[in-house]
Amino acid sequence: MEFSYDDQNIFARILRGEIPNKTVFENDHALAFHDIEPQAPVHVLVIPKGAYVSLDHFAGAATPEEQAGFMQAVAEVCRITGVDDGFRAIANTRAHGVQDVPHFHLHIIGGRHLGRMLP
Ligand code: D5M
Repeated sequence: MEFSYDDQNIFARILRGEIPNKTVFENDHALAFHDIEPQAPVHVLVIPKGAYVSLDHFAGAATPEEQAGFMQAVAEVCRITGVDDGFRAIANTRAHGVQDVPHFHLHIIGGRHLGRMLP
């Protein structure tokens, strides 16, 4: 499918420094910051710095370096937040996935037992 990126979305504005964020980790290809509406004691969003709207866009179009940088950020977030007892990683995608912000982001949620969730 065709992916169309809106560069006025709120995470694009965070990446440009127009809106503050509580950064957990940053590298050349990804930024991780605390979610503004935390659903658990740990709730961090990991986003690529490139203009990707969704997980399937990122997985299909990002370079190996971008993908490696993103996964390094995921690992660092897990290490820094200490979610050794487990966590959930969620990528809400488009309308059926109830995605609000059209810049790919992975929720890392943990710090408590989350219960079953399918879907
Ligand atoms: O959820 C988008 C998530 O982004 C939601 O959990 C709130 C969070 N959010 C929205 N604005 C901000 C800012 N400015 N900082 C941090 N977190 C934010 P989804 O439904 O997956 O698109």
